[in-house]
Amino acid sequence: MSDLSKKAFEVAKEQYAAFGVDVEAAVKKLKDIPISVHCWQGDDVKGFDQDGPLTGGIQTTGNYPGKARTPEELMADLDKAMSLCPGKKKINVHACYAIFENGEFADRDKLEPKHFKKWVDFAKERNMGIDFNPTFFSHPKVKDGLTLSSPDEETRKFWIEHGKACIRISQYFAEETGVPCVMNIWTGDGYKDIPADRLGPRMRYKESIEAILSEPFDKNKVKPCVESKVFGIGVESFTAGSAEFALTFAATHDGCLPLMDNGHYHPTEVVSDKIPALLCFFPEIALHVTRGVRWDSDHVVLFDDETKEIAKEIVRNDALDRVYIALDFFDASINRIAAWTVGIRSFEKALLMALCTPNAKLRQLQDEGKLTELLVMQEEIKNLPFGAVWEKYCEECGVRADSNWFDEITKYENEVLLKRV
Ligand code: RNT
Ligand code: ZN
Repeated sequence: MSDLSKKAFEVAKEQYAAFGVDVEAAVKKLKDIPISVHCWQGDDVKGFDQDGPLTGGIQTTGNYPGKARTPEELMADLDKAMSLCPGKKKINVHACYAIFENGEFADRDKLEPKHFKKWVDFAKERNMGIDFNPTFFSHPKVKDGLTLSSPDEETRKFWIEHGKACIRISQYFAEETGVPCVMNIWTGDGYKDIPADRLGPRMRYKESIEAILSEPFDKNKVKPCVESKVFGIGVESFTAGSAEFALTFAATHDGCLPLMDNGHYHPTEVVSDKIPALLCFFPEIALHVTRGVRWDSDHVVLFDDETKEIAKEIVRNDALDRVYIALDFFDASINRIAAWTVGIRSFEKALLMALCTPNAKLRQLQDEGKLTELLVMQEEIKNLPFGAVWEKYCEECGVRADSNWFDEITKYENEVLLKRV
Protein backbone atom coordinates (compact mmCIF):
# COMPACT_ATOMS: atom_id res chain seq x y z
CA MET A 1 0.00 0.00 0.00
CA SER A 2 1.36 3.44 -0.88
CA ASP A 3 1.86 6.05 1.82
CA LEU A 4 -1.07 7.95 0.40
CA SER A 5 -3.31 4.88 0.63
CA LYS A 6 -2.21 4.27 4.18
CA LYS A 7 -3.07 7.82 5.10
CA ALA A 8 -6.40 7.55 3.32
CA PHE A 9 -7.20 4.41 5.28
CA GLU A 10 -6.37 6.08 8.61
CA VAL A 11 -8.67 8.97 7.76
CA ALA A 12 -11.40 6.57 6.64
CA LYS A 13 -11.05 4.58 9.84
CA GLU A 14 -11.68 7.71 11.89
CA GLN A 15 -14.59 8.85 9.80
CA TYR A 16 -16.29 5.47 10.05
CA ALA A 17 -15.54 5.30 13.77
CA ALA A 18 -17.49 8.53 14.21
CA PHE A 19 -20.51 6.50 13.07
CA GLY A 20 -19.58 3.65 15.41
CA VAL A 21 -18.18 1.44 12.61
CA ASP A 22 -15.00 -0.57 13.14
CA VAL A 23 -13.64 -0.98 9.60
CA GLU A 24 -10.75 -3.19 10.70
CA ALA A 25 -13.22 -5.66 12.18
CA ALA A 26 -15.21 -5.52 8.93
CA VAL A 27 -12.13 -6.30 6.85
CA LYS A 28 -11.24 -9.20 9.13
CA LYS A 29 -14.74 -10.65 9.07
CA LEU A 30 -15.12 -10.56 5.30
CA LYS A 31 -12.04 -12.71 4.84
CA ASP A 32 -13.93 -15.71 6.23
CA ILE A 33 -17.13 -15.39 4.23
CA PRO A 34 -17.19 -17.82 1.31
CA ILE A 35 -18.62 -16.90 -2.07
CA SER A 36 -19.30 -19.72 -4.49
CA VAL A 37 -17.81 -19.01 -7.91
CA HIS A 38 -19.63 -20.67 -10.81
CA CYS A 39 -17.40 -22.47 -13.29
CA TRP A 40 -19.85 -21.88 -16.15
CA GLN A 41 -18.88 -18.26 -16.90
CA GLY A 42 -15.68 -19.58 -18.49
CA ASP A 43 -17.18 -21.61 -21.33
CA ASP A 44 -20.67 -20.18 -21.87
CA VAL A 45 -22.36 -23.01 -19.87
CA LYS A 46 -21.16 -25.62 -22.34
CA GLY A 47 -19.63 -28.31 -20.14
CA PHE A 48 -17.61 -31.30 -21.27
CA ASP A 49 -20.15 -34.10 -21.67
CA GLN A 50 -21.98 -33.16 -24.87
CA ASP A 51 -21.62 -31.10 -28.00
CA GLY A 52 -25.10 -29.73 -28.52
CA PRO A 53 -26.47 -26.24 -27.95
CA LEU A 54 -27.33 -24.71 -24.59
CA THR A 55 -31.01 -25.40 -23.86
CA GLY A 56 -33.35 -25.14 -20.88
CA GLY A 57 -34.57 -21.58 -21.27
CA ILE A 58 -31.13 -20.02 -20.87
CA GLN A 59 -28.88 -18.56 -23.53
CA THR A 60 -25.47 -17.03 -23.86
CA THR A 61 -24.99 -14.37 -26.47
CA GLY A 62 -21.72 -13.13 -27.89
CA ASN A 63 -18.68 -14.69 -29.42
CA TYR A 64 -15.76 -13.12 -27.59
CA PRO A 65 -12.60 -15.05 -28.39
CA GLY A 66 -10.82 -17.33 -25.95
CA LYS A 67 -13.50 -19.45 -24.35
CA ALA A 68 -12.26 -22.45 -22.39
CA ARG A 69 -12.59 -25.73 -24.29
CA THR A 70 -11.09 -28.25 -21.91
CA PRO A 71 -11.03 -28.85 -18.15
CA GLU A 72 -7.44 -27.62 -18.05
CA GLU A 73 -8.31 -24.37 -19.82
CA LEU A 74 -11.38 -23.78 -17.68
CA MET A 75 -9.48 -24.39 -14.46
CA ALA A 76 -6.63 -22.12 -15.54
CA ASP A 77 -9.12 -19.35 -16.39
CA LEU A 78 -10.96 -19.79 -13.12
CA ASP A 79 -7.65 -19.58 -11.31
CA LYS A 80 -6.79 -16.38 -13.13
CA ALA A 81 -10.09 -14.76 -12.22
CA MET A 82 -9.93 -15.88 -8.59
CA SER A 83 -6.37 -14.64 -8.25
CA LEU A 84 -7.64 -11.14 -9.01
CA CYS A 85 -10.40 -11.25 -6.41
CA PRO A 86 -10.13 -10.86 -2.66
CA GLY A 87 -11.94 -13.11 -0.20
CA LYS A 88 -12.71 -16.73 0.47
CA LYS A 89 -14.14 -18.80 -2.37
CA LYS A 90 -15.87 -22.06 -3.10
CA ILE A 91 -16.26 -23.39 -6.62
CA ASN A 92 -19.62 -24.21 -8.14
CA VAL A 93 -19.70 -27.00 -10.70
CA HIS A 94 -22.49 -28.35 -12.92
CA ALA A 95 -22.85 -32.06 -13.66
CA CYS A 96 -22.13 -31.40 -17.35
CA TYR A 97 -18.57 -30.55 -16.27
CA ALA A 98 -17.80 -34.23 -15.61
CA ILE A 99 -14.29 -35.09 -16.70
CA PHE A 100 -13.91 -38.37 -18.55
CA GLU A 101 -10.55 -40.07 -18.99
CA ASN A 102 -9.35 -41.61 -22.28
CA GLY A 103 -12.48 -42.10 -24.32
CA GLU A 104 -14.58 -43.16 -21.33
CA PHE A 105 -18.13 -41.77 -21.13
CA ALA A 106 -21.02 -41.95 -18.67
CA ASP A 107 -24.44 -40.52 -19.36
CA ARG A 108 -25.96 -38.16 -16.81
CA ASP A 109 -27.87 -40.94 -15.01
CA LYS A 110 -24.68 -42.93 -14.56
CA LEU A 111 -22.32 -40.23 -13.33
CA GLU A 112 -20.04 -41.19 -10.47
CA PRO A 113 -17.79 -39.36 -8.03
CA LYS A 114 -14.73 -40.46 -9.99
CA HIS A 115 -15.83 -38.28 -12.91
CA PHE A 116 -15.32 -35.26 -10.67
CA LYS A 117 -12.07 -36.26 -9.02
CA LYS A 118 -10.15 -33.56 -10.87
CA TRP A 119 -12.50 -30.93 -9.50
CA VAL A 120 -11.90 -32.30 -6.01
CA ASP A 121 -8.15 -32.12 -6.54
CA PHE A 122 -8.50 -28.57 -7.84
CA ALA A 123 -10.60 -27.52 -4.83
CA LYS A 124 -8.44 -29.26 -2.27
CA GLU A 125 -5.24 -27.72 -3.60
CA ARG A 126 -6.85 -24.32 -3.13
CA ASN A 127 -8.46 -25.14 0.20
CA MET A 128 -11.97 -24.62 -1.13
CA GLY A 129 -15.31 -26.37 -0.87
CA ILE A 130 -17.39 -27.37 -3.90
CA ASP A 131 -21.06 -26.73 -4.66
CA PHE A 132 -22.87 -28.81 -7.22
CA ASN A 133 -25.76 -28.74 -9.70
CA PRO A 134 -27.44 -31.55 -11.58
CA THR A 135 -27.67 -30.45 -15.23
CA PHE A 136 -31.24 -30.78 -16.46
CA PHE A 137 -30.57 -29.09 -19.82
CA SER A 138 -28.45 -29.37 -22.98
CA HIS A 139 -29.13 -33.09 -23.38
CA PRO A 140 -31.13 -35.28 -25.82
CA LYS A 141 -33.21 -36.71 -22.96
CA VAL A 142 -34.85 -33.32 -22.44
CA LYS A 143 -38.17 -34.24 -24.07
CA ASP A 144 -40.31 -31.42 -25.45
CA GLY A 145 -38.50 -29.05 -23.10
CA LEU A 146 -39.33 -31.16 -20.04
CA THR A 147 -37.30 -33.27 -17.62
CA LEU A 148 -38.51 -33.95 -14.06
CA SER A 149 -42.03 -32.80 -14.90
CA SER A 150 -42.34 -34.68 -18.18
CA PRO A 151 -45.50 -36.74 -18.72
CA ASP A 152 -43.22 -39.42 -20.15
CA GLU A 153 -42.25 -41.81 -17.38
CA GLU A 154 -39.00 -42.94 -18.96
CA THR A 155 -37.85 -39.34 -19.31
CA ARG A 156 -38.69 -38.57 -15.70
CA LYS A 157 -36.91 -41.72 -14.56
CA PHE A 158 -33.74 -40.80 -16.39
CA TRP A 159 -33.64 -37.37 -14.80
CA ILE A 160 -34.49 -38.72 -11.33
CA GLU A 161 -31.54 -41.09 -11.66
CA HIS A 162 -29.42 -38.11 -12.66
CA GLY A 163 -30.52 -36.22 -9.55
CA LYS A 164 -29.74 -39.19 -7.32
CA ALA A 165 -26.30 -39.60 -8.88
CA CYS A 166 -25.71 -35.91 -8.13
CA ILE A 167 -26.65 -36.38 -4.47
CA ARG A 168 -23.99 -39.09 -4.21
CA ILE A 169 -21.45 -36.85 -5.93
CA SER A 170 -22.37 -33.94 -3.62
CA GLN A 171 -21.79 -36.13 -0.59
CA TYR A 172 -18.42 -37.12 -2.04
CA PHE A 173 -17.50 -33.45 -2.50
CA ALA A 174 -18.43 -32.66 1.09
CA GLU A 175 -16.50 -35.61 2.44
CA GLU A 176 -13.41 -34.90 0.39
CA THR A 177 -13.26 -31.16 1.05
CA GLY A 178 -14.71 -31.13 4.58
CA VAL A 179 -17.08 -28.36 3.48
CA PRO A 180 -20.86 -28.88 3.05
CA CYS A 181 -21.96 -29.07 -0.60
CA VAL A 182 -24.93 -27.00 -1.70
CA MET A 183 -26.71 -28.98 -4.41
CA ASN A 184 -29.10 -26.89 -6.45
CA ILE A 185 -31.98 -28.30 -8.43
CA TRP A 186 -33.08 -26.07 -11.28
CA THR A 187 -34.84 -27.14 -14.45
CA GLY A 188 -36.06 -25.07 -17.36
CA ASP A 189 -39.23 -27.19 -17.53
CA GLY A 190 -42.09 -25.14 -18.88
CA TYR A 191 -44.22 -24.10 -21.83
CA LYS A 192 -43.84 -21.39 -24.42
CA ASP A 193 -47.55 -20.92 -24.70
CA ILE A 194 -50.55 -21.23 -22.46
CA PRO A 195 -50.69 -24.74 -21.00
CA ALA A 196 -53.90 -26.73 -20.64
CA ASP A 197 -52.70 -28.29 -17.42
CA ARG A 198 -50.64 -26.44 -14.83
CA LEU A 199 -51.15 -28.84 -11.95
CA GLY A 200 -50.02 -32.03 -13.67
CA PRO A 201 -46.48 -30.87 -14.48
CA ARG A 202 -46.07 -29.44 -10.99
CA MET A 203 -47.29 -32.61 -9.29
CA ARG A 204 -44.85 -34.63 -11.39
CA TYR A 205 -42.07 -32.16 -10.63
CA LYS A 206 -42.83 -32.44 -6.90
CA GLU A 207 -42.81 -36.24 -6.96
CA SER A 208 -39.61 -36.34 -9.00
CA ILE A 209 -37.72 -34.05 -6.61
CA GLU A 210 -39.02 -36.17 -3.72
CA ALA A 211 -37.69 -39.26 -5.48
CA ILE A 212 -34.28 -37.59 -5.88
CA LEU A 213 -34.21 -36.64 -2.21
CA SER A 214 -35.04 -40.22 -1.22
CA GLU A 215 -31.43 -41.01 -2.06
CA PRO A 216 -29.71 -41.25 1.35
CA PHE A 217 -27.42 -38.37 2.30
CA ASP A 218 -26.06 -36.66 5.37
CA LYS A 219 -27.97 -33.40 5.90
CA ASN A 220 -24.94 -31.79 7.45
CA LYS A 221 -22.93 -32.49 4.33
CA VAL A 222 -25.35 -32.09 1.44
CA LYS A 223 -27.66 -29.09 1.25
CA PRO A 224 -30.20 -29.68 -1.52
CA CYS A 225 -31.94 -26.55 -2.83
CA VAL A 226 -34.76 -25.84 -5.23
CA GLU A 227 -34.37 -22.77 -7.44
CA SER A 228 -37.45 -21.09 -8.87
CA LYS A 229 -37.81 -19.08 -12.07
CA VAL A 230 -40.70 -17.06 -13.37
CA PHE A 231 -39.99 -17.75 -17.05
CA GLY A 232 -37.25 -18.69 -19.47
CA ILE A 233 -36.41 -18.19 -23.12
CA GLY A 234 -38.86 -20.40 -25.00
CA VAL A 235 -40.79 -21.08 -21.80
CA GLU A 236 -42.44 -17.69 -21.47
CA SER A 237 -45.92 -18.72 -20.38
CA PHE A 238 -45.36 -21.31 -17.69
CA THR A 239 -42.59 -22.78 -15.58
CA ALA A 240 -43.12 -25.86 -13.43
CA GLY A 241 -40.68 -24.49 -10.84
CA SER A 242 -42.42 -21.21 -10.09
CA ALA A 243 -41.64 -19.17 -6.96
CA GLU A 244 -44.57 -20.56 -5.00
CA PHE A 245 -43.75 -24.10 -6.05
CA ALA A 246 -40.09 -23.95 -5.03
CA LEU A 247 -40.66 -22.08 -1.80
CA THR A 248 -43.43 -24.37 -0.65
CA PHE A 249 -41.46 -27.43 -1.65
CA ALA A 250 -38.51 -26.33 0.48
CA ALA A 251 -40.77 -25.35 3.38
CA THR A 252 -42.40 -28.76 3.47
CA HIS A 253 -39.34 -30.96 2.93
CA ASP A 254 -36.94 -31.17 5.79
CA GLY A 255 -33.35 -30.45 4.83
CA CYS A 256 -34.29 -28.80 1.53
CA LEU A 257 -33.43 -25.11 1.09
CA PRO A 258 -35.10 -22.51 -1.10
CA LEU A 259 -32.70 -20.91 -3.58
CA MET A 260 -33.49 -17.43 -4.83
CA ASP A 261 -31.86 -16.16 -8.00
CA ASN A 262 -32.44 -12.42 -8.13
CA GLY A 263 -32.94 -12.53 -11.89
CA HIS A 264 -35.88 -14.89 -11.60
CA TYR A 265 -38.71 -12.68 -10.43
CA HIS A 266 -41.04 -10.10 -11.89
CA PRO A 267 -38.95 -6.99 -12.63
CA THR A 268 -40.17 -4.87 -9.71
CA GLU A 269 -39.76 -7.62 -7.12
CA VAL A 270 -36.52 -7.58 -5.17
CA VAL A 271 -34.74 -10.50 -3.55
CA SER A 272 -33.27 -8.20 -0.88
CA ASP A 273 -36.77 -7.90 0.57
CA LYS A 274 -37.39 -11.64 0.29
CA ILE A 275 -34.25 -12.60 2.26
CA PRO A 276 -35.53 -11.46 5.68
CA ALA A 277 -38.96 -12.90 4.89
CA LEU A 278 -37.44 -16.33 4.38
CA LEU A 279 -35.08 -15.98 7.34
CA CYS A 280 -38.16 -15.86 9.59
CA PHE A 281 -38.86 -19.47 8.69
CA PHE A 282 -35.85 -21.26 7.22
CA PRO A 283 -32.74 -22.06 9.23
CA GLU A 284 -30.74 -21.73 6.01
CA ILE A 285 -31.35 -20.35 2.52
CA ALA A 286 -29.33 -20.11 -0.69
CA LEU A 287 -28.84 -17.37 -3.25
CA HIS A 288 -27.79 -16.99 -6.84
CA VAL A 289 -26.52 -13.46 -7.11
CA THR A 290 -26.91 -12.24 -10.66
CA ARG A 291 -28.17 -9.17 -12.51
CA GLY A 292 -31.46 -9.18 -14.29
CA VAL A 293 -31.82 -6.82 -17.23
CA ARG A 294 -35.39 -6.22 -18.42
CA TRP A 295 -36.67 -9.73 -19.02
CA ASP A 296 -33.78 -11.98 -18.16
CA SER A 297 -31.17 -12.82 -15.56
CA ASP A 298 -27.51 -13.66 -15.84
CA HIS A 299 -25.78 -10.36 -16.66
CA VAL A 300 -22.49 -9.76 -14.84
CA VAL A 301 -23.04 -8.71 -11.22
CA LEU A 302 -22.23 -5.04 -10.57
CA PHE A 303 -21.80 -2.94 -7.44
CA ASP A 304 -25.29 -1.56 -7.92
CA ASP A 305 -28.12 -0.68 -5.56
CA GLU A 306 -29.87 -4.05 -5.41
CA THR A 307 -26.58 -5.93 -5.05
CA LYS A 308 -25.72 -3.68 -2.08
CA GLU A 309 -29.18 -4.19 -0.64
CA ILE A 310 -28.90 -7.98 -0.87
CA ALA A 311 -25.58 -7.89 0.96
CA LYS A 312 -27.04 -5.58 3.60
CA GLU A 313 -29.90 -7.95 4.32
CA ILE A 314 -27.48 -10.82 4.87
CA VAL A 315 -25.10 -8.84 7.06
CA ARG A 316 -27.45 -6.80 9.21
CA ASN A 317 -29.62 -9.80 10.01
CA ASP A 318 -26.57 -11.62 11.24
CA ALA A 319 -27.22 -14.29 8.64
CA LEU A 320 -23.77 -14.77 7.13
CA ASP A 321 -23.77 -18.36 8.33
CA ARG A 322 -27.35 -19.00 7.24
CA VAL A 323 -27.19 -17.78 3.65
CA TYR A 324 -25.21 -19.70 1.04
CA ILE A 325 -23.99 -17.13 -1.45
CA ALA A 326 -23.30 -18.20 -5.03
CA LEU A 327 -22.82 -16.18 -8.19
CA ASP A 328 -24.67 -16.99 -11.40
CA PHE A 329 -24.06 -15.12 -14.62
CA PHE A 330 -22.61 -15.81 -18.04
CA ASP A 331 -21.58 -13.31 -20.64
CA ALA A 332 -19.95 -14.44 -23.88
CA SER A 333 -19.71 -10.96 -25.39
CA ILE A 334 -16.82 -9.68 -23.24
CA ASN A 335 -13.60 -11.11 -21.89
CA ARG A 336 -14.92 -13.96 -19.76
CA ILE A 337 -12.27 -13.66 -17.09
CA ALA A 338 -12.97 -9.96 -16.70
CA ALA A 339 -16.69 -10.83 -16.44
CA TRP A 340 -15.95 -13.24 -13.58
CA THR A 341 -13.63 -10.75 -11.90
CA VAL A 342 -16.06 -7.84 -12.08
CA GLY A 343 -18.86 -10.02 -10.69
CA ILE A 344 -16.87 -11.49 -7.81
CA ARG A 345 -15.29 -8.18 -6.84
CA SER A 346 -18.65 -6.43 -7.00
CA PHE A 347 -20.25 -8.78 -4.52
CA GLU A 348 -17.21 -8.64 -2.26
CA LYS A 349 -17.55 -4.85 -2.32
CA ALA A 350 -21.24 -5.09 -1.48
CA LEU A 351 -20.49 -7.31 1.50
CA LEU A 352 -17.71 -5.05 2.71
CA MET A 353 -19.92 -2.00 2.42
CA ALA A 354 -22.67 -3.79 4.36
CA LEU A 355 -20.15 -4.66 7.07
CA CYS A 356 -19.11 -1.00 7.20
CA THR A 357 -22.65 0.27 7.66
CA PRO A 358 -23.78 1.47 11.11
CA ASN A 359 -26.58 -1.08 11.09
CA ALA A 360 -27.36 -1.02 14.82
CA LYS A 361 -27.60 2.77 14.81
CA LEU A 362 -29.90 2.80 11.77
CA ARG A 363 -32.13 0.13 13.28
CA GLN A 364 -32.37 2.13 16.49
CA LEU A 365 -33.54 5.20 14.59
CA GLN A 366 -36.20 3.09 12.88
CA ASP A 367 -37.40 1.55 16.14
CA GLU A 368 -37.56 4.94 17.82
CA GLY A 369 -39.67 6.22 14.97
CA LYS A 370 -37.04 8.80 14.01
CA LEU A 371 -37.67 8.27 10.33
CA THR A 372 -36.44 11.69 9.19
CA GLU A 373 -33.10 11.12 10.92
CA LEU A 374 -33.00 7.64 9.44
CA LEU A 375 -33.41 8.95 5.92
CA VAL A 376 -30.81 11.66 6.52
CA MET A 377 -28.25 9.24 7.92
CA GLN A 378 -28.84 6.64 5.21
CA GLU A 379 -27.96 9.32 2.69
CA GLU A 380 -25.05 10.81 4.64
CA ILE A 381 -23.20 7.52 5.03
CA LYS A 382 -23.08 7.17 1.27
CA ASN A 383 -20.30 9.76 1.35
CA LEU A 384 -18.01 7.82 3.67
CA PRO A 385 -14.64 6.98 2.08
CA PHE A 386 -15.40 3.37 1.27
CA GLY A 387 -12.69 3.15 -1.42
CA ALA A 388 -9.93 3.40 1.16
CA VAL A 389 -11.35 0.48 3.15
CA TRP A 390 -11.77 -1.61 0.00
CA GLU A 391 -8.15 -0.93 -0.89
CA LYS A 392 -7.06 -2.07 2.55
CA TYR A 393 -9.11 -5.27 2.24
CA CYS A 394 -7.66 -6.05 -1.19
CA GLU A 395 -4.18 -5.38 0.07
CA GLU A 396 -4.61 -7.72 3.03
CA CYS A 397 -5.93 -10.39 0.65
CA GLY A 398 -2.95 -9.89 -1.66
CA VAL A 399 -4.88 -8.64 -4.69
CA ARG A 400 -4.91 -5.34 -6.53
CA ALA A 401 -7.48 -2.82 -5.43
CA ASP A 402 -7.64 -0.62 -8.46
CA SER A 403 -8.35 -1.24 -12.10
CA ASN A 404 -4.75 -2.30 -12.69
CA TRP A 405 -6.09 -5.81 -12.33
CA PHE A 406 -7.35 -5.44 -15.85
CA ASP A 407 -3.76 -5.20 -17.13
CA GLU A 408 -3.28 -8.77 -15.95
CA ILE A 409 -6.29 -9.82 -17.97
CA THR A 410 -5.07 -8.06 -21.09
CA LYS A 411 -1.78 -9.87 -20.69
CA TYR A 412 -3.53 -13.22 -20.20
CA GLU A 413 -5.75 -12.53 -23.18
CA ASN A 414 -2.75 -11.91 -25.41
CA GLU A 415 -0.62 -14.74 -24.08
CA VAL A 416 -3.26 -17.41 -23.55
CA LEU A 417 -6.80 -16.71 -24.71
CA LEU A 418 -6.05 -15.43 -28.20
CA LYS A 419 -3.90 -18.49 -28.89
CA ARG A 420 -6.96 -20.73 -28.50
CA VAL A 421 -8.02 -21.21 -32.09
C1 RNT B 1 -31.02 -20.33 -14.96
C2 RNT B 1 -30.70 -20.56 -13.53
C3 RNT B 1 -29.64 -21.58 -13.25
C4 RNT B 1 -28.52 -21.56 -14.26
C5 RNT B 1 -27.33 -22.40 -13.88
C6 RNT B 1 -26.44 -22.64 -15.03
O1 RNT B 1 -31.81 -19.25 -15.18
O2 RNT B 1 -30.36 -19.37 -12.93
O3 RNT B 1 -29.19 -21.43 -11.97
O4 RNT B 1 -28.08 -20.27 -14.51
O5 RNT B 1 -27.72 -23.53 -13.25
ZN1 ZN C 1 -29.52 -19.29 -11.04
